[in-house]
Amino acid sequence: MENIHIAGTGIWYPEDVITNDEIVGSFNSYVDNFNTINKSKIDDGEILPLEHSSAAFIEKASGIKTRHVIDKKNILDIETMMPLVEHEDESRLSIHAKAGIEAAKKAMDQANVQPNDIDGVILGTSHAARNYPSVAIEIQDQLGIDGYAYDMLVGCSSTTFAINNAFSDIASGLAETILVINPEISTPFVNYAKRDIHFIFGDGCVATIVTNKTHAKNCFKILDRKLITKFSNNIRSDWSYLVRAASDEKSMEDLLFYQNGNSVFKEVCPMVAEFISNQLKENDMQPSEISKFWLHQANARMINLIVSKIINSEDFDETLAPLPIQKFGNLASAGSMFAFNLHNDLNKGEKGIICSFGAGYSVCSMIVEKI
Ligand code: CO8
Repeated sequence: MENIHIAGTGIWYPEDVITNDEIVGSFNSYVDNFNTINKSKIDDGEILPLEHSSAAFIEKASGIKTRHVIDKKNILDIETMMPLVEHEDESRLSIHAKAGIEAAKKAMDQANVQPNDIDGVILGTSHAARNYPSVAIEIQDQLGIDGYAYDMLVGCSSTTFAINNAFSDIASGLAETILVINPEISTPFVNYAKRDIHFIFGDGCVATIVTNKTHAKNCFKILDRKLITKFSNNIRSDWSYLVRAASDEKSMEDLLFYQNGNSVFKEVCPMVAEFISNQLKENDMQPSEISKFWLHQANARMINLIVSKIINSEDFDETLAPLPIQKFGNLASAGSMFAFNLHNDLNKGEKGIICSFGAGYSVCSMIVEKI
């Protein structure tokens, strides 16, 4: 088996920050407004009043303290309750390409590679910015990279599934170095009027250089990859090109991201813990040999529960399982590699696990070793 490495990563995130108190203040104003406007219907029992959100609930249930977003003002404004963006248009770079290029340049610097060292660009994300042309090809063009580029969608596992594709292309001899890019501009798709969802997501992008060369300072060899998908409707969005032709009525809100968060929590935690434990057994490794768990940043309690099941102890902290979710919120597929980018100060020979999990369900776990 060829030696294939993660040789560099780079992240981008917007400057605007929303605290829990700010997101709750906006949501509660919306609720008060709604309940006042609909007072007679509520009094007549036709509809239920909306309930307030709470910063204490958000931090306890998810671990999230702040999130970085592309447009704080309009997200918090109860007249808009979403970021405002421009239509995708051939006259300018797409929002995903801008984020991707920023992150890619940092990853290329860290990996010490030039555009002409790169053979392909794979872009994985939870939401396509447009149907075509691929954003990956737009970025390839902007960065002056030859070879091939394409986009792929696997919900919150898009980053690790894309790194897996890069690995396979390199192992098969198709390429030597691949740039993987994962923009997650999630806030345009968040229903900020829904109490169980309004606090979860932030915007960000991560890029990763996967290569069979080792001229970077901070290289991690990919020792093993394991992937699984299992169909579930618990995280779903029906937004698609079919919407225009659909003969039945659905509101825009009905087509946005929605989830049964509690079921996701209950089903995915044991699934991921067992998956990683089996991967370690298959590789004749003990959980104690893992110095870092860079897990998908959906929920701090989920991360802690999964790691405690794997290592059979609750006696660990963020040095073992980093929690950038506290600052960035859920970054969809970019979360696990954000954690890797920010906390990868391992010594030579130390091992870690990068694992994504999310919509699909989809899980991809990789064991890596600092070389
Ligand atoms: N404030 C106060 N109380 C609240 C709030 C709130 N904001 N929200 C809910 N509550 C109440 C509920 O009403 C409930 O009350 P009761 O007990 O009286 O019924 C109580 O709090 C507990 O509610 P839950 O059981 O729902 O709360 P949980 O403890 O389960 O926490 C979470 C909710 C945080 C959502 C948690 O379930 C979670 O994190 N689940 C995992 C979610 C997950 O991993 N999702 C993956 C999504 S990402 C992905 O796959 C990629 C694609 C998505 C990109 C999308 C971009 C838009």
